[in-house]
Amino acid sequence: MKQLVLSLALIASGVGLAQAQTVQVQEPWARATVAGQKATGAFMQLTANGNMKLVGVKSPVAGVTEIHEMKMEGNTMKMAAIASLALPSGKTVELRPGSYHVMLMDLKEPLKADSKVALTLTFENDKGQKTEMPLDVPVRAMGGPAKAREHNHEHKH
Ligand SMILES: [Cu+2]
Repeated sequence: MKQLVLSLALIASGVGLAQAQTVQVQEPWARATVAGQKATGAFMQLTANGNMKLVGVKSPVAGVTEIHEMKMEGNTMKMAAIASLALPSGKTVELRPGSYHVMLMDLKEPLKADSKVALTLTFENDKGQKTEMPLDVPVRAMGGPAKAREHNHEHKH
């Protein structure tokens, strides 16, 4: 009888964990664009409280939205689309210039500094269940021209 109670408690806590699986989003921002610029990046810190993945991003302002990683190819940093970004339980995964980022391409309108852009993140848990998280992401211009060069994020297709 004691054993039965114990296993029921385990099942109950297991269910509790599954329901509480969420991703915390911190400091989201997107880089403002200049006239004629067709692509930009969005950045944030993601912390999941269970093993999850970021599997998709949508935005009404972009024709194409991808999850990108940066990697060295010889001596050059290149970016490439990845199908998903793993969010190991409890670990903060940083999307930032020069690393993982959300790539907004085929922009339908410029992103103006101090405005907001809508992004919808799609997460998948380890059971394959998907959840969508709508965000209003602040648009920020980067500091001076020197800084803009340092964080150059040109996209060549
Ligand atoms: Cu990119």
